[in-house]
Amino acid sequence: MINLGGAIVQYGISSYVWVSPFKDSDLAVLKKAKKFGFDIFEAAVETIGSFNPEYIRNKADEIGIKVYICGCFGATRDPGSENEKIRKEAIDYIKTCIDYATITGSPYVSGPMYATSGVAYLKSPEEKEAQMQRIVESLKIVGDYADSKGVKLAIEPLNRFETDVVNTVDEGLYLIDKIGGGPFGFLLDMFHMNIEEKSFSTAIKKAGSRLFDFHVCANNRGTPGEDHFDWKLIAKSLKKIDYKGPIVIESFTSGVKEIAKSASLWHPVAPSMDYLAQNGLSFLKKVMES
Ligand code: LER
Ligand code: MN
Repeated sequence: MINLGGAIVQYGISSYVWVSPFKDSDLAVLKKAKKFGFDIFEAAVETIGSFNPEYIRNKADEIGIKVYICGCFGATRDPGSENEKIRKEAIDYIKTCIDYATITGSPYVSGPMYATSGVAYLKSPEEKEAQMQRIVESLKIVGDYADSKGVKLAIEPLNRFETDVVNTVDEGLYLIDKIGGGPFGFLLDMFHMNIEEKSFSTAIKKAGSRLFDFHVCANNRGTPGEDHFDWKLIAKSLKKIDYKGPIVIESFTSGVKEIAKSASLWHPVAPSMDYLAQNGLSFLKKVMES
């Protein structure tokens, strides 16, 4: 944990870096995250029931690490689907993630909760509008639920190959405005921003106080720092908005299941995932503190 110009920044690592899906039997990765110096373990909820949030919270408390919750949006978790059963499944799933967050003490549930990840195709303006209405209706329901539990919802814009719904902060703001604000804000991910945003600093500034979670990696999803990003500018942009949320390293093993197509990681992007985690964290600490 470091002091970033008055704001406390905590470092996190996503469960996707090592395992898929994250399970009760994966305590070794919680311990490893702590040993490597992370403050937060961001657990992706790929399969409901693969881990018990009470059990994980207790073990994490013993280990001395926090557990935050990230949603994972496979084929049957689509709040804008024309199919009512699928919409209900998405709503129930997000509510379960909110319950998990209250149990583990996560301030948010983050992720691309507006649509199934990995689905992008051409739609007519009428289709888009109808889909948006269904998304807004579903997200209002989960927004009310999240509000009643004191949990924030961090919407993650994804790049154009992973969704045709929210690619940019501007589109996210449009959606949040349609929902009526509430507990909604952003998870911004450098991988997606690098493809979709004209400027990292402008995107971060536009998210402003609604930025709750920040995913980092190299431009190829590899080790932060082994890339062509202007990290000093990114650090400066986060300082400028007085960002207080976590900086979470996210990459994926090639064994990622629920969102394999979305992640599209078909070859290793670092010598090992431990290398990516350790070298990434030491780089981040240097650049954020400089
Ligand atoms: C999830 O956080 C993410 O960034 C996506 O690219 C994976 O579908
Ligand atoms: Mn991400």
